Amino acid sequence: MKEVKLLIWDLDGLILETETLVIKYATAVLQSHGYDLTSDAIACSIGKRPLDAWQAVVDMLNITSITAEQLLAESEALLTPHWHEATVLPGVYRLLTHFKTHNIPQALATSTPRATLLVKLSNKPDILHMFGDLTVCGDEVERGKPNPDCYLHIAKRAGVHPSHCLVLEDSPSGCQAAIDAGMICIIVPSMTDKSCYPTPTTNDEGCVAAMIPSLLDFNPLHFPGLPLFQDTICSTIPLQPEWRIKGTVVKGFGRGSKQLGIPTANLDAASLSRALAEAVTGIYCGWCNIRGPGVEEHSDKVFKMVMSVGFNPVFKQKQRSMEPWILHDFGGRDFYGAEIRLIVVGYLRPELDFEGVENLIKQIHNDADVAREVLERGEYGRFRNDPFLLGLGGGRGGGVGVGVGG
Ligand code: ADP
Ligand code: RBF
Ligand code: MG
Repeated sequence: MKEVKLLIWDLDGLILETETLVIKYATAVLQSHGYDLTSDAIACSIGKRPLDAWQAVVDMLNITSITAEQLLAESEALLTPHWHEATVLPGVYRLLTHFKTHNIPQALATSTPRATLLVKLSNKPDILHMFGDLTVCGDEVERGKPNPDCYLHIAKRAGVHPSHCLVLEDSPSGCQAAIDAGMICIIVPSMTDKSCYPTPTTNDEGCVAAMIPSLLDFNPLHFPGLPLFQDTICSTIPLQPEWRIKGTVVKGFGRGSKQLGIPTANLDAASLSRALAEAVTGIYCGWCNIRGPGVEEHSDKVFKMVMSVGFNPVFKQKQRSMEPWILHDFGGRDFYGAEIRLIVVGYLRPELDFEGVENLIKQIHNDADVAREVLERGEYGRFRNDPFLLGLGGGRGGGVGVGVGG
């Protein structure tokens, strides 16, 4: 594979979590005209320039009563006051600062028009700063994604041949643009349905397109010219900042103990939705305290835990769950209703689908071994004594404070 000389970032859905905002307001606009925003319509529009995206929706839904231009005007009016609310996705700052520190040139190639870009990043000037003058917007090229224009434009400006460019993209149309530009494309899907993306492939020269679950899973090791991360602790990634979560233990799907021999204390829906707003699905480790009915004698103790966040693909759950396995033997007791406090400090791996539960069980035990070991190390260990865990303050407002991981 060729040496990577330029990293090119997409913006929406890759750096910024704008998808939730866009879907919310696009849904409202369409509903006011009697239409529903379908997942097909989302898949064919994300990543494109705003007007192209609305035109794709109009075509997909056979909308005749209103034009794409009008829909765009209505949605922009709703979105503009909210753009700054978009959060930075997990792993973004870690990657940006890592490559900045090692003087790897980084560029931004977005479908967003220049004026909107400035609004979106108005309260996050540190991001724009990373790219210097290597930014190109949707209104500065002839054709938008899925055409390769913006990627070719920025490579030319940087004086780097496309084959030495590595693109980070989340949308089907953006991935197509990068591949057609002759670049290596790392797909970090923002769509749950992966069938709408170009198929990951390799050619004689190496990888053309590869898919990773989140930016936390990007490993420079696979790309000549990119420096390795130095922040990992035994291949786990410290979350910066750590997540502090307080919740209640509720009934889950009743599978953990019975089917796997691994009980997991599922968190209640309200804590879960607050904590999951920014969390990447995956397997994490950290520290835990529980108090309440059934576990009164443990209220002043801190346990190690290893936690699954996500859809448990082996069981094809429709909803996300957050389930720590507390690494302590409670003698088969249940403690539903107990209060649980977590400080989540490290990311271990993405959640995976396994052939058969035996392999899942083996992997979870391996995760537990990793957690037991790494929690003694580096930065992780000091959180064991954090006052938040014992309810002595030190948390953020006694509720949930979830930072953006990595
Ligand atoms: P559910 O699907 O309802 O979560 P599980 O089979 O996963 O059921 O069992 C989880 C319950 O077992 C927890 O809610 C808790 O009350 C209890 N439990 C006992 N030991 C542990 C442990 N070490 N870690 C987590 N939960 C445990
Ligand atoms: N479920 C999966 O489908 N894939 C996984 O990779 C996975 N990893 C897990 C790792 C840990 C440490 C724990 C505690 C659970 C994991 N699970 C995974 C979740 C498991 O399916 C779930 O706890 C049970 O189904 C009970 O709800
Ligand atoms: Mg459980």
